[in-house]
Amino acid sequence: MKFWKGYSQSLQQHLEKTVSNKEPSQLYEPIRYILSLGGKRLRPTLTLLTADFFSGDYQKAMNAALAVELFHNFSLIHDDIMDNAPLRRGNATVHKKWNVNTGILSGDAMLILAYRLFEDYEPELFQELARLFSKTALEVCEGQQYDVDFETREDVQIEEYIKMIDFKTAVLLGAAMKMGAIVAGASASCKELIYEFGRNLGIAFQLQDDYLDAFGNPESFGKQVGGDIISNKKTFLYLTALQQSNGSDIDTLRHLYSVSPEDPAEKIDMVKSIFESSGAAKATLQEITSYTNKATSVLTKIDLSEEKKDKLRQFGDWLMNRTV
Ligand code: GRG
Repeated sequence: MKFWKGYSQSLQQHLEKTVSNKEPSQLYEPIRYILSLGGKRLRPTLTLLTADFFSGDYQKAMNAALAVELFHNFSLIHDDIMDNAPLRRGNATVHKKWNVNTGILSGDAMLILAYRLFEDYEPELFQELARLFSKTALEVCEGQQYDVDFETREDVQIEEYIKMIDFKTAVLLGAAMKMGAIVAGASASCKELIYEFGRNLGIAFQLQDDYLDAFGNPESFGKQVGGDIISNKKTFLYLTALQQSNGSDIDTLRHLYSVSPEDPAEKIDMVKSIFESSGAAKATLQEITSYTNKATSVLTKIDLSEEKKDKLRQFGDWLMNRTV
């Protein structure tokens, strides 16, 4: 995806400038650290690309793109604290490298820095962007709370799980793209359609994240493989495995998700084996394809050239086949 890389240098330069030379270092060093670990920069690139596709000027969307990336990184720091996760992007998480209080405060500062980036837009754009950002941030919070609630619930339904990942992950991808369209002055219908495209891809993306958490390559995934199994997360894999298993596998799975052994290696292996034998692993891959197709079907209605639509389809395919 050559077109994707075109935005990365400019994005990186602006991102560094946003947080360079700021004091006190105990507050800003963790921010510079998490940003220096890279990541795919999926969300800000989507903002720039969408603005580019609708107006040909992606620089005007730079502040919105930076805001989205700062917000995403803030949520990662806080999520890692809540999960007590040791690794992020193949390196120590902020709260492990420093401590929990540092992670909380640096994360908070990132959220505020993100909001400030909208201040330079003219009033109408500012209002539309800030409104979308606040709505999205609140939904992410709600999604995170559902996720936490599910840890102690035994009756989580697959539809509830999809709603949870829609809020926790997908709405931000949709919003990242819609922000690009807002800055580009796209029509109301294009703004909504690109939001739906991003949101459906976001659901596929989180399902893929869950799949990689269990079946990803520890060398490339960047997070602790099996992390969701260790923390008894009721993912699509788990819920589908319960639905598709026979009596003894259901009992085994429920039991494994009620214990937290000090050495989790055997638990991870047993759970993964039920995920495979029950057909849940395959069903998850099918669900990823289904949401990716749902996203690309939205493109038929959008006012963009076939060449641009094709690039968006390529992006969907790339996302579906990612290993990181
Ligand atoms: C919104 C006020 C407020 C609080 C945040 C902590 C929290 C509440 C929400 C957690 C949201 C979260 C971390 C969702 C997971 C999303 C996800 C799939 C992250 C991984 O994204 P990648 O793969 O990461 O794009 P990279 O490292 O590539 O940037």
